[in-house]
Amino acid sequence: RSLHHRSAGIIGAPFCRGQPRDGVERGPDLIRAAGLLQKLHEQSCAVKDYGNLAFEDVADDEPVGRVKRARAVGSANRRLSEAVRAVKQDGHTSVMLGGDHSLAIGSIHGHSAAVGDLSVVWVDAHADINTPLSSDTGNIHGQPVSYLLHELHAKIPVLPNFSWIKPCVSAKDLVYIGLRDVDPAEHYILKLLGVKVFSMSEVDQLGVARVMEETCDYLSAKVKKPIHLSYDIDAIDPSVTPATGTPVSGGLTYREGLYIAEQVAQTGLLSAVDMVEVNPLRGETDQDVRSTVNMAVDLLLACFGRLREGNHSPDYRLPEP
Ligand code: EXY
Ligand code: MN
Ligand code: MN
Ligand code: MN
Repeated sequence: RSLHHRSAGIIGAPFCRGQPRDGVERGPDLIRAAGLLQKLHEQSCAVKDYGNLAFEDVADDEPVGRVKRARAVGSANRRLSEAVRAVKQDGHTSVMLGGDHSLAIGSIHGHSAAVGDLSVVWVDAHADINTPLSSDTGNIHGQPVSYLLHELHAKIPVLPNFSWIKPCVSAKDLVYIGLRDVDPAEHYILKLLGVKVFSMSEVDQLGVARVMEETCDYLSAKVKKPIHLSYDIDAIDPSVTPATGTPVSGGLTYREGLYIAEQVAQTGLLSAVDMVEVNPLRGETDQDVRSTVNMAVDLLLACFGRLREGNHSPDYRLPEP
């Protein structure tokens, strides 16, 4: 699809209960305030803003074992799943602005409900694949992938407000990029299931260009499935994106981060994207917050075809003298 035939359906998900820090619920409004919609328009992308979802406050959301805020997370994701499904059925590329990364549960579930089998590209410092029982922190933003994988279904206990979730992704259709903070249980799962992982070590070894070449080859080797890009802003180095809840040093540069989004966009298969974990209260200065939010916006523009070499629409003509 050419640049001007894409359309973005934007869903704000101001939700923070998948982790303990306040502020990440402000992500959607901040990313909009930084001009996302106008900038998408300027690059000839049609945009429909579906607004922010309203999430119910759940009383007595006591921990279930170690898992925190399960009822709130389950309920919010159920709503999000319906919203993403509707955006896909309206024919848009879904853009989910988080919020914390527990929202990937609903976003990917709803995407799959609308389009069927999909590939997932998970760009993150973390693998977010703890099971509710393997998690040391109990924070669900460190677990979303575990609920989505067919292969882990038997390892997932039933949690309140989670019974609607049906696993919808196969381990072979998942690629990670940017990992550098992986728990032992997560590392075990990744090896056990043979998940394709490009940690920061592979980014160092191969360079981002080969990482993306191999990612795209891997995902299009058999059937070409729609791609769900789940982009955690903490994949990028904290020198660029400090305003996030769980920063880890040694991350992707601004350029590597953008290149990943550009290459995923160039496959023509990008069908939904999450932009999560922007937390303005975690920045020390206004500049910290601005830099983090601008990265999120620039990544989304790249997802909709913006190239650093420049773009023009196919019907562009030079003005006649
Ligand atoms: N692995 C740790 C946990 O399970 O709590 C840290 C997870 C951080 C998750 C951030 C959102 O990517
Ligand atoms: Mn809060
Ligand atoms: Mn994450
Ligand atoms: Mn992360």
